[in-house]
Amino acid sequence: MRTILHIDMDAFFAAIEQHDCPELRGKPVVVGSPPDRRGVVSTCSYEARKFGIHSAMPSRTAYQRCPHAVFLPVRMHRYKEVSRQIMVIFESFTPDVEPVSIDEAFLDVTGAERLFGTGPEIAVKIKAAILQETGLTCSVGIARNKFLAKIASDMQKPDGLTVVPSDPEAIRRFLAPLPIGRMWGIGKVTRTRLEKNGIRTVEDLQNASAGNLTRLLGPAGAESFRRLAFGEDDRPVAIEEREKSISNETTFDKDVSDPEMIRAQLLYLAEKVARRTRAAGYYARTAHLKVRWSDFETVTRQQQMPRAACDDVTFREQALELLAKIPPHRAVRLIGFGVSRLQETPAGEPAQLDLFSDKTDDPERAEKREKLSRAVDRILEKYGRDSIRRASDPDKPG
Ligand code: TTP
Ligand code: MG
Repeated sequence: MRTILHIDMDAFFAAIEQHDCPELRGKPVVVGSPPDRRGVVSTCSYEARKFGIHSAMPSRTAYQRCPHAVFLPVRMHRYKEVSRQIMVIFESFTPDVEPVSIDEAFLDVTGAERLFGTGPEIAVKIKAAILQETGLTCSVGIARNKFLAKIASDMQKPDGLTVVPSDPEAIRRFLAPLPIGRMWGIGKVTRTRLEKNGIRTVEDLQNASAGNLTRLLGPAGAESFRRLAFGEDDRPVAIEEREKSISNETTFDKDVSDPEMIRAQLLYLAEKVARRTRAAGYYARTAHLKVRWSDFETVTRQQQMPRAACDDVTFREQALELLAKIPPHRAVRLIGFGVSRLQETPAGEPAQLDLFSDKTDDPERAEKREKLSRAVDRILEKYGRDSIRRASDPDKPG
């Protein structure tokens, strides 16, 4: 049996604003578009929720409901910074972290219980670590699967901790009173159709006849919603897969016009990427160059390599060939080099056994860590580009 945690930060953007500006604590705070313009509320503090304000509501409406609320603009890179902090905390408990949004993740802590205690004990530790490091609260659901953990984390917000019992009858009773809209995969259309047929709560779904459900949801839908209604869900906590690539980039402290300096930095990056490619046991087929000019315009070029490679010389050649395709006519702010279409063997040949390779103690965990970083990057990317370099960028020149 697995132990899954679903963790969701409370009033995330608004809580960060209240943390960063203590005068706002205890007050209705609305983050989003200003009230005098078109646009919506991103989120609001729990004090503002008492006035009926919620995410996605027009800011004008929010203002009508609570004119004395403090309206603040979105400071996305601050929120991303905190998001990274919490993901790092999760990762210190288990490599099995599935980030779902900027303030939310699933954790499979089954294997971590030996080290850190039971699911609820781990939840308490994570809540304490988040509070200490970020000053924020979160709500946690603990259950035997993702579906139940997600439902549970929402039950006692804010600062909640909800444990779902593990015997089937208790699970059935736990789910029974919920409106069907709370179930995964039930959108507005399906909900309306079910409600018209008298199915309003999960209990109604539990008691519906198989024939009735099949008529309403189709055979596959009937089966999967019936299982969910009884709390059955065996989806794994997974880090989303994506085509692998390896790259490094440098943002210059000051925009650079000197071609020699640009060239030197690019060659350094190409070697670094080659080293990483070898260390990861790959050969790459495609090379990529990225250049961002002083005015933030960004251009990329890519080309296929003559054959799959992972050596410094080939990568340097590729980088210079690509650079020649982008005449640097303006000062350069950022330069990056990367490779993709990775494969484990050089073109067509079987992999050679590398008897001298310096294998780390736990390659699987290392791989999961790398994947997690990429998964977090992707999720944060969805919240809009920002030009701020990561604080930990190791490639900062000088
Ligand atoms: P949520 O976790 O849905 O909301 P929340 O953290 O503000 O509040 P709760 O305590 O109920 O979890 O979303 C996380 C953040 O995502 C939220 O702080 C702001 C942003 N967001 C939007 O920008 N627009 C939206 O419509 C929603 C739902 C969230
Ligand atoms: Mg939240």
